[in-house]
Amino acid sequence: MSDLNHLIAEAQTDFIACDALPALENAKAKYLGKTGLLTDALKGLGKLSAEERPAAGAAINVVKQAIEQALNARREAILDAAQAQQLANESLDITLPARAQSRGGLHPVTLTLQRIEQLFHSIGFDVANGPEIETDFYNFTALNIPENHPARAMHDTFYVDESHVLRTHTSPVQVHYMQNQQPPLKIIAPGRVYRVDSDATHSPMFHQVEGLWVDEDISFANLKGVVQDFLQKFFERDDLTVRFRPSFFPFTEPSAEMDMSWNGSWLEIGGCGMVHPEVFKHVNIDSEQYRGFAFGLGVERLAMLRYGVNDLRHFFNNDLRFLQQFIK
Ligand code: 2NL
Repeated sequence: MSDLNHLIAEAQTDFIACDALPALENAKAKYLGKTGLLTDALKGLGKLSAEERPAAGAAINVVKQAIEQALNARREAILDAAQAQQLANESLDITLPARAQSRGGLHPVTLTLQRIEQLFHSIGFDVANGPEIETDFYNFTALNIPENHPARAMHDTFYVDESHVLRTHTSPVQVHYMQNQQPPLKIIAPGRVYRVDSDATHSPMFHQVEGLWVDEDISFANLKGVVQDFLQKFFERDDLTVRFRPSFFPFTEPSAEMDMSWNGSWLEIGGCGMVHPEVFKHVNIDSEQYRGFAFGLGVERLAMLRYGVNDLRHFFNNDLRFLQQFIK
């Protein structure tokens, strides 16, 4: 029996040496398995006399229980250690600062459009909008752009199908408006326009704002006043002046190109003119009773000058280092 008692200490030593469950199961087999030391001892009981057997059996059982207890204790310790390790691995440091929430902002072209709309609204212009896909009639014919005009050619216009185009200017918005409203009319039409053109200074999509004022006694002088007043407010420069150079557009007569004074020189800023009688005819406005002025300005151009942006392509690259400069 003393042979068996020393097995308790031996088993404990073996078990303590195990730090994972598979190793512990191996160590268990050495004592409690089918061919384990204690199992052998139990088998040996058969060789004892009937008198010796009960005491020997009881003694083996005491040892067996002690070893099982040691085994269970070690198993618990291994599982506890594994759990403690897992908890340590998964622990969160809730004192770390939260991920920064960055604030979004509006695109500089959107900011410019908003500024343009607000300024024109303050001098009595309504803001009109319309579709970016237009029929040939609204984009060209109603504007007195003849069938064979170069602006209709494939290299300038994106055709959607035979009779539909991506609008090349926002004039069709004004054509719809003149068809549906009676003069006096005083509107701007801001929005996206499309032309087959892409290089350092041209984007296939850009923004335009056109203005239209139709009434019984509208003159070129009114046009000059409105444009100059707008540009002075837009650029916050009271000394800014506008100059007109004779030009040609099919939809205005007379027509002019507009320059504004800018740091001692003249910068071309858009085109304008008095609405052509042919345009009024297409929308059933009596050109004997009414006249109107119209103008067109490039929005990206205004934005570049206002913000000091030197390359048009910055507006379309969506580089956050550029865009974040406009977050207020
Ligand atoms: C430019 C030139 C211009 C117009 C646009 C217009 C619209 C109607 C009737 C007559 Cl419905 N004219 N718009 C007139 C003259 C010039 O734009 O250089 N834009 C950036």
